[in-house]
Amino acid sequence: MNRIISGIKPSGELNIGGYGGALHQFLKLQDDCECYFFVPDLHAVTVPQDPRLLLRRSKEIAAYYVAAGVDPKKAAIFMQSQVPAHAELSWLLETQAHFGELGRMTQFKDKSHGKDAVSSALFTYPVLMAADILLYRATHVPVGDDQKQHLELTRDLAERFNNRFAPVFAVPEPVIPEIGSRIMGLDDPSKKMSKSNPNPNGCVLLQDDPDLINRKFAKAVTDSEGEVRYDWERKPEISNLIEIYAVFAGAGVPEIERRFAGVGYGAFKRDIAEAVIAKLAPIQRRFADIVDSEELLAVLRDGAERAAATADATLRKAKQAMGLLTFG
Ligand code: AQP
Repeated sequence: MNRIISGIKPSGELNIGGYGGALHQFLKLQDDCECYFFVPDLHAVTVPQDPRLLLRRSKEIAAYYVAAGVDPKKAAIFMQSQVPAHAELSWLLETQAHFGELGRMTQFKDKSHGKDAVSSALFTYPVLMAADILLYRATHVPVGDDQKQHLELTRDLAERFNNRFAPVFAVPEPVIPEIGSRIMGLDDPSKKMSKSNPNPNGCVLLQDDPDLINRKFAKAVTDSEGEVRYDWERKPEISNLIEIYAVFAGAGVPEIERRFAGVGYGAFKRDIAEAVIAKLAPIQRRFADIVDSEELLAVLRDGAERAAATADATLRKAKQAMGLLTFG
């Protein structure tokens, strides 16, 4: 059985980009794979966070997992900081990571650009991500388009470690969904819809009400051709809208192109908003029930125990392979 690990950073309010690139994929995977879905709170603190807000957002992300339909009986849902093996393996892997390869990571370049005080944790972040994955001996990792480079580093580190010490780690494959792996800003299709840098008009949040969702899609930028056609090169605005509709209405691209042939952009946008609203309504209701509940804490406690059982076993093997003392 394939093993999957993935998570959504609690660095802001969840938007439909994270839904398409991550949550939507989780739901498809949980029935056929052994899944670990975590909240990477240790990743969030690589840039400054308000402690109270961080805790709130971490619980919100976990609540969205459950509200969207991740079944805690099937998948382990947990906070990264509750499983100490993540930080420990990250240190061990840092001994194998090269300064130069970390410096080439485009996300580090983007996030550190123009800033004076950049934490060293932001620089080593991809190594922690490698530890997250390798601890579970994950065979597959669902990631958005933007995380491909980090996954490549994970694969390199796993191979380097296995060759140098012992075959402890599985070398994971990326699962990059055809649809939903890049959902861009509604105001600018060259910029990813992002949590920590949201433009209020360009970003639809999972908690937005129907009226706001309608207004945001009504304002979404388009081109002047009036043709609903999927072509990221020539029609990025419309391709982005098609991608969102495909995720939320569960339709394929050719079908969408057929359905909206000869229909104006106005009607297309109204239908997208409707599909998003319909999908989010039950999620928002369940989210409100669970976010402050004991039930959520119980899910996280149980998930952390299950995750630690797997993670600790791998960590022990890695330590033994490196010549570090372990008992048992
Ligand atoms: N706009 C997006 N389109 C498609 N996939 C996306 N993902 C995030 N945004 C989009 C994918 O969701 C997974 C979890 O991402 P993350 O939240 O842990 O990290 P991120 O990619 O850095 O997301 P943000 O929103 O841009 O956060 P900040 O602003 O804090 O860096 C990943 O697989 C990601 O690809």
